[in-house]
Amino acid sequence: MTHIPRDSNTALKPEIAKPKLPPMFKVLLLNDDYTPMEFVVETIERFFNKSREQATQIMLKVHTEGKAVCGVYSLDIAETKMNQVITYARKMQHPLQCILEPA
Ligand code: TYC
Repeated sequence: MTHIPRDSNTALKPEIAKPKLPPMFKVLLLNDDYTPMEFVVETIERFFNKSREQATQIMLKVHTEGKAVCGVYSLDIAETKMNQVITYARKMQHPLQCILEPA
């Protein structure tokens, strides 16, 4: 009978439990020269559940700085928000652009 030595380094070590948080994504609007400010404010209110005051601040940040964060979500929700914004803007014939960035 052949003896197979045990190698303690190849034994499975119990994993230290790490709480797994989902990767998060920022949803940003980009500035352009054509989309009306009022439309951008209404879009932020509608899809990102912001007050008129919050939406106006975000719109002005996009207008002056080129982009701003509207919200941070898990990937599937962030993608849904981005697609809702782009679909709505195109339907209304505005070139508004919406992108995701890792948070
Ligand atoms: N720059 C646009 C204008 O002057 C307004 C605007 C703001 C457009 C934010 C897009 O994401 C945007 N009418």
